[in-house]
Amino acid sequence: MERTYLMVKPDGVQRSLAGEIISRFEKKGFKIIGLKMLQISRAIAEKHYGEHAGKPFFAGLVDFITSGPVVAMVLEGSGVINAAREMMGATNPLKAAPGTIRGSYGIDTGRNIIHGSDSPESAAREISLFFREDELFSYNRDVDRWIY
Ligand code: FUP
Repeated sequence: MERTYLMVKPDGVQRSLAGEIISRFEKKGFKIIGLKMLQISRAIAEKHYGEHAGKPFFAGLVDFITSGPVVAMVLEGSGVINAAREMMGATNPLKAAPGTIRGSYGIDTGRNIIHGSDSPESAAREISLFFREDELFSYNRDVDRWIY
């Protein structure tokens, strides 16, 4: 089963959107296999956003993502990487479709509420950056036969 890394960013936590966001993915049918709150260090933030190093928004991005606690999760499900990205909406919340998470709750690209892996490679990298193997759970849900 496919896995993705999602994270409610500091703005989402401050605005009490964590529960709403988790709930959307749960109701969709995706399975939470890892979930925790943490404050990201600068070193981990620079690794996580390594592809953006050197860009003009990089320093502000690292400042922002380390500015307060985040809620990190790993979700499992068929097609979850792309489906979660669709549910998040475009990077710029003003361009994100209404009804998506960013489209519903955000305005500013630098305060866009949620992160989600954009490919199987980044999902694997990000899951191992933020979760130890023993923080990820394998369990059966009876409801899966009503989802799949
Ligand atoms: P996304 O995959 O939608 O999170 O978007 P990117 O990986 O392109 O960007 C990562 C984060 O950098 C965004 F969530 C917000 C920030 N960013 C800016 O602040 N300005 C930009 O021009 C692009 C991205």
